[in-house]
Amino acid sequence: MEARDGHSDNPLIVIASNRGPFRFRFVGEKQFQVKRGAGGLVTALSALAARHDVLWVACAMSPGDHAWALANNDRAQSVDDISLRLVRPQAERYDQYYNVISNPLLWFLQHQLWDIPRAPMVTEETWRAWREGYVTINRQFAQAIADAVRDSERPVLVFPQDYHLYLVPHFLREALGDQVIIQPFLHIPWPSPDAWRVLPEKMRTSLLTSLLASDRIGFQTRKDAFYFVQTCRFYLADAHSYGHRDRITYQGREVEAHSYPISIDIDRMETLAQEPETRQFRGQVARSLGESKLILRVDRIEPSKNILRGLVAYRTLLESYPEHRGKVQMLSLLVPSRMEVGEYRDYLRDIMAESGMINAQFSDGDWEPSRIVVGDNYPRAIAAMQLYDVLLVNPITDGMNLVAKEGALVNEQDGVLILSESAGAFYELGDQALVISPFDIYSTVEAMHLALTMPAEERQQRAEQLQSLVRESDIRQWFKNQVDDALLSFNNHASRASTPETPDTVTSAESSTG
Ligand code: GDG
Repeated sequence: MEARDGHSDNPLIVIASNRGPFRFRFVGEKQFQVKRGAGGLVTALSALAARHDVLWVACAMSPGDHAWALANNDRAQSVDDISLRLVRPQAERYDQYYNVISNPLLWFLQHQLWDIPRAPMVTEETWRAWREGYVTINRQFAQAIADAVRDSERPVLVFPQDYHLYLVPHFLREALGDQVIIQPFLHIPWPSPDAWRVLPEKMRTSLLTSLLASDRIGFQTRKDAFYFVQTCRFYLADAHSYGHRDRITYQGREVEAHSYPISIDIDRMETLAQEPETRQFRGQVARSLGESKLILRVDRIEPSKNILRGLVAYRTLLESYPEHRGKVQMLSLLVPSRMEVGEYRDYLRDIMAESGMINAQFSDGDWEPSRIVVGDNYPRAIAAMQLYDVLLVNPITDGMNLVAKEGALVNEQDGVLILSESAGAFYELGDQALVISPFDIYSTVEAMHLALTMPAEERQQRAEQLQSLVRESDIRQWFKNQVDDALLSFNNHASRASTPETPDTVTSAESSTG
């Protein structure tokens, strides 16, 4: 395939992410059992891997992963058409990078989860974790990528994923200069400039300037991209946007902030929905529901998902609208997440207590108003999504929220979506959902009541619209759009490199406007 300007259009695509697409288990004699991850990104890439070379760089996590990386002499090895390279951070470094910086600090900051008089406390331990863990592992990732692509003669497009790898662009640029196109994608929200004040200046500047070593940065929504541009302008003296909402000029480089709303793997969801295991769970859920209507939520056990307020709203619904008693069940399918962290365990305890209170207050012996099921069971989640009358998606804030899209696709009951205005999905699905503020219990109760009493015709209309909105884009298209744009950048660079430079370029240092 030839590109517009004659450069080879068959790029080497590099994905860097904390979690890799495969899990390895050592079974002896240099043999490993391979388990494929369930994430949408794996599917999107597998589709591309048929046409392009794909290198995926990720962290070895389990002992099996470490053994696999060692057995391959820390070199990339092909698994299912994807060339995989696992970096092997020391356990203590990984703990600092993941359990001190990435999740308690960056995830909390970007989801605004602080109890601000008490947290965060940026201590000497935090600083050490930053230097020894976060910086070190980001450098390790960049080195692994640089080693693998240094001599490539084809376009190299690197896509670092998410907040674990904010420093990869900086280290990669340091190692390879403009030889590669760097285009991170951030799955989580980018909050307004003020939120970033919580991070010490040095950390904040390192993150922002590293991201600005990219060619383009992908966000879930235009709002996230806009806030990123504003954050750079606010905190970096030399960053200017020259009236653009979606790009920043910094140290001679123009970096675009672009939204690529993530979607789901439509074919896979439809296949999974019909599989015998899913149908079996569907039967189980339907039987335990009996005649009751179903209000469903499916989430990781994660404070940003706002599970507690969802239950409080449900309790208030049963208090305020007694006509629903005995006729509805709220089923919360909760996937364990970060259970080693105290805040997460406390959050689950509060959820269980609230659900227990609801049942104690309203159950009549036969009817169980609230049911919490904790576990990792994707087929069961899909089965329940087929059956809901109401799907509650009320996160405090969320990059996108895939459950909202999956539910809209597979539901068979003309179910109503109650959707937080702070989920990325709101921008695509908001018009056909009942939109709530995640903090507003009163409006959530009203939305639940409205959803449960909505005329069949309106339910059907909304459900059909939601489904066709979701069908408009697929995870493969989401990734292909990013690759196409990155390739365009590569070709622009290449043609610029072969054109003599014009003398009238305005450098950011000469300009006084931002
Ligand atoms: C981050 C961002 C963004 C459900 N039950 C099980 C299970 N699931 C699936 C869901 C869905 C996925 O897990 C969760 O995705 P979400 O988008 O809802 O949320 P996060 O995990 O927080 O994802 C988010 C996303 O990245 C993509 O960019 O949308 O905003 O926070 O597909 O159906 N998966 C497994 N077992 C279950 O029991 N394995």
